Amino acid sequence: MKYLLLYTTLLLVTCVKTSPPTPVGPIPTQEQLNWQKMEFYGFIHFGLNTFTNAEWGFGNTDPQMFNPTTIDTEQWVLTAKKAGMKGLIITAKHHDGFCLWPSTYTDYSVRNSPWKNGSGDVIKELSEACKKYGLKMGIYLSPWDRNHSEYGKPEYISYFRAQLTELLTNYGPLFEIWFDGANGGDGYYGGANEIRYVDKRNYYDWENTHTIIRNLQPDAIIWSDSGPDARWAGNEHGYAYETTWSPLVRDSIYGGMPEYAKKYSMGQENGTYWVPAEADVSIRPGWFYHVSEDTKVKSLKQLLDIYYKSVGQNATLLLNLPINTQGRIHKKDSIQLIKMNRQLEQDFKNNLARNKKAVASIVRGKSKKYDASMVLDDDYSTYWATEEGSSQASLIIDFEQPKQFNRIVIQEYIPLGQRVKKFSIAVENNGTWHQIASHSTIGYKRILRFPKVVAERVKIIIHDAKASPLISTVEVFNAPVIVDEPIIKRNKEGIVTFEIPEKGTSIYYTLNNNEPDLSSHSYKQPFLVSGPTTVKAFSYDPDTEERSETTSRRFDISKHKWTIINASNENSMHAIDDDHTTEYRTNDKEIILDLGELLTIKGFTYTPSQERWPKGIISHFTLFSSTDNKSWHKVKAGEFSNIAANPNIQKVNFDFYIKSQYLKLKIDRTVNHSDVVIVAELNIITKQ
Ligand code: FUL
Repeated sequence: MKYLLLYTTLLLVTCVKTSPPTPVGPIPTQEQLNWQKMEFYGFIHFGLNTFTNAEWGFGNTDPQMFNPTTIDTEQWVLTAKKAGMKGLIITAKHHDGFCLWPSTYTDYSVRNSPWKNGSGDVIKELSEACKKYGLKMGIYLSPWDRNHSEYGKPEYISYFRAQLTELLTNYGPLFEIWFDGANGGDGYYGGANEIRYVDKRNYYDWENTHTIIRNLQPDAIIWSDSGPDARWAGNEHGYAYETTWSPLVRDSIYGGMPEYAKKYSMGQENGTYWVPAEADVSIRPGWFYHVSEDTKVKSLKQLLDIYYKSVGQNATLLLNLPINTQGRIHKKDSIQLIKMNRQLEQDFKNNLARNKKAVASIVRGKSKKYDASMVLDDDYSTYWATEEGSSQASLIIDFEQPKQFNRIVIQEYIPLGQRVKKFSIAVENNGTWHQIASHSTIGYKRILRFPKVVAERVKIIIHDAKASPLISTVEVFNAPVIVDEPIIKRNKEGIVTFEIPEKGTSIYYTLNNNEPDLSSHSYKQPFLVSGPTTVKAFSYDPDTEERSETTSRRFDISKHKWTIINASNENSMHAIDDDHTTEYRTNDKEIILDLGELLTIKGFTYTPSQERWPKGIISHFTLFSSTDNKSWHKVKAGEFSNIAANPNIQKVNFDFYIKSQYLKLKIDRTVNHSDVVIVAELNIITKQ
């Protein structure tokens, strides 16, 4: 009898065992899940461009130019590891067609370079270093090939696939294959020197290329604007968006489509395939190495912002490290990476929610398995679930005593789909609750940053979700506050001001190129900088004795005498006010600048619109000079390569000095052939 009772009870317990929640919408494959958990990995840009100081090669550079003196792929891998990266993706072939491995299908490779007398293989060296130190490797193979004579014809697709097969076969396991959306345009094309546009949707016959990858590297993630496995976040600043869905309407998209960034890159709530976002950015303005950017390595603050806006907004982070002409990552870049990693370790050092009590408003089947405490157990595979159909719920974590904090990490259990559409955070102190944050999506990981609060309890409130929310993790941290560097500004009259990041901080600066310290000028009031000068400055908090990193800005001659003489409206001043946040929009295809005096000039810069979805970007130009605004001489014609995806300041150096008072910028082509032209800033580089 006793046993019968026990048996019946056991049976009952088993019967009422709560069933797992049903998946919602598209869900990740195991490979996508493993990839997402990598969170942070690196990009390596290296090739002929490194030696020609270019971002995009035309395809006609002699392979003899490729000659790294002390290439050290172990240094790349060890640097990446110290930065906390889990993998490295290398530009095996960039748009210029030059191959970093001795492909049997072309002469345009390391085989015909002086490096190791043509017997070297960069991809092999990297794969060996990755294997030795336990880092994953991925491949960037540019679909666009400005060298290949058959680019644009069906024959090129066979060539492309043969190269891909070599890479997939000879270098061990690859975690990601990267297909850039930039393709088609002018190029060398085996000597044809012409423009070749391709039908990006159909030309590459991607489906059959993907099959090759699935067969040879079934674990690899295939990346492009349209996936199929992971997608571009839509900008080269390294951030995902406030609302970032991993589901994507993949079938409506093809790689390189012009409207992708604005229209699709955030993913869609009702997306039909799981295609999570990857945010890419370079540690410097350009992707390839340029000596002139040694002073432009991103600051700690910028790198942290990037991390929080990518990994912290449901994307992975792909951070680029350019390799220099020696074949190494520059010391300045390594230092910044180590600082970034150390700071992130500090930020997430002590989870204040660990071992605390969590209580939820609803628990699925009142089951222990789906209880609120599952968000605190350091195990991603366990999660708090609400009842099926309940898209609103809340969960309270009780610290039992006041705690100070400024970061909250929340993770959804994505193997059953991304669900949360809207959530907020409230904190309680002395019995009163108040809201401190309100956001939309969570996804795999959402990290909230907010000013420090002191509270005894914190509440996560889900206001809306596609289906019952499944929350895997909630962590709470008190990250050390770092002092932000000042922002250096100059107006058209040449007056320099510093924007002070926080009240109570002081600013110290130099104008003689020396590193500033506490004995340098202390900033009291705006001052004049009329000639070429580098301003270097840092902020200092006298209370904590903490200081920011040093920031610097290079100014050339001040623009107080400058005018645009063929201005089409009064906003023309915005092109020459030393402020790239203001813009001059025009339909003119020429901009004529009067510098007000005769100057010796060795180059110029153009800053395109810095808006989130910039328009009117100049891609091809011709520059003319004149001393009298009557007779003009052509100085240089060229292309601002990669400006569509990376709308940074563009620097053009002349091959000789010119003496000129007037400059005429002729706009030969704009991105997407837009009629409007936008100039955020024009500048000159004078002889010093
Ligand atoms: C872009 C390319 O055109 C750039 O040169 C760079 O490789 C970047 C990662 O992708 O679209």
